[in-house]
Amino acid sequence: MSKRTLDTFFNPSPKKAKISLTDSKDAPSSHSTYPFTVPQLPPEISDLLNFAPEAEGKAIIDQPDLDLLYFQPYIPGSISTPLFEFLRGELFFYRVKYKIKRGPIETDINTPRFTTVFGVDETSSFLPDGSLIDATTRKPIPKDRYKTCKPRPIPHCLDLLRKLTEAATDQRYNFCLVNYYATGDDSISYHSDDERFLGVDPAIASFSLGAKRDFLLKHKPTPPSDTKSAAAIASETKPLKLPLGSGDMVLMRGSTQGKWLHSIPKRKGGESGNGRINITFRRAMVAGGTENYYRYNVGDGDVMKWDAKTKSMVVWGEKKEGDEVEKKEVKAEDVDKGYAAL
Ligand SMILES: O=C(O)CCC(=O)C(=O)O
Repeated sequence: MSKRTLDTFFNPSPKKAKISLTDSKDAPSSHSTYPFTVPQLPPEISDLLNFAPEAEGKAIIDQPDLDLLYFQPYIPGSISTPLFEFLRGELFFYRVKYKIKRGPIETDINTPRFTTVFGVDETSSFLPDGSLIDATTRKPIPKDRYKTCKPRPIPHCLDLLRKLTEAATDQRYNFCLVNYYATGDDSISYHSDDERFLGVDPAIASFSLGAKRDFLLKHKPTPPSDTKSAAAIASETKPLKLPLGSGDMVLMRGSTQGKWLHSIPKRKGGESGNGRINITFRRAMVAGGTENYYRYNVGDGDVMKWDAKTKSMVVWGEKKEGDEVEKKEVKAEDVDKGYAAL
């Protein structure tokens, strides 16, 4: 027996961590925080993603403070529906509820869409085994860095799109937020993604898959103390409607988040009943951003998963061997006030 073999026998290699973010070519992505594993994209989708963007981005900069790059589409037409079906079928989603307090009044908020989120802010990074280290010292993060959440690495199927988007937009992203609008009753109200934890003039890449939905933008009301009067700005700007189709991508950058609001309003009829997925890539700079994103996109409710038989999101994990499958259909009866109230 060679010395090397004996050494290996007496000093076995360190135990493999239980948590693992797989990096082999086709193993599903897994992590201790995932309720179930997420497969990698089938090659017929991933191979064609490398041809994205399908169209050149069109700059929309003809209004004060507005800086958009609109790809119509970004994801090749032949894979936007398979990609939509794949993500709807394989990801886990949440229907987040939370309370907000304004003065003495507490209000219950029911987020009017399904959400999920992956990633961690710039102060930390994931090792291949799924554990978190401090981005500067490369040592395990202090236990109290994330008090209210357990960050999850971006699964391969979304990380591939993140990397391609970084190269195409010349920006860096460490977060991936996913919204699923099951019907025209699901929506996101007017808001801007200009939280301090995103830094100055954040760039956000926003993808659409599935049903066509209108994306509305309007200039924020301008405080009267600003050099230009609110009336002057209002007369110079007009609201914008982009009818986002499957595969489209809008890059919002510069002062867009600081000065404009955007929304996906509720919609009657059209394709909206077929479901729409929105994916945004963003870059959070500090731990507060991580806490915020998990609080409002994962929360503490049930895990929901697409059920191909009933064609609806159902509570995942309620089925036991031999049990009747208990399925709770979630309807979008909620009031559209979540984001606006934040
Ligand atoms: O669904 C969309 O296109 C917009 C999503 C959005 O505004 C957000 O997640 O902040």
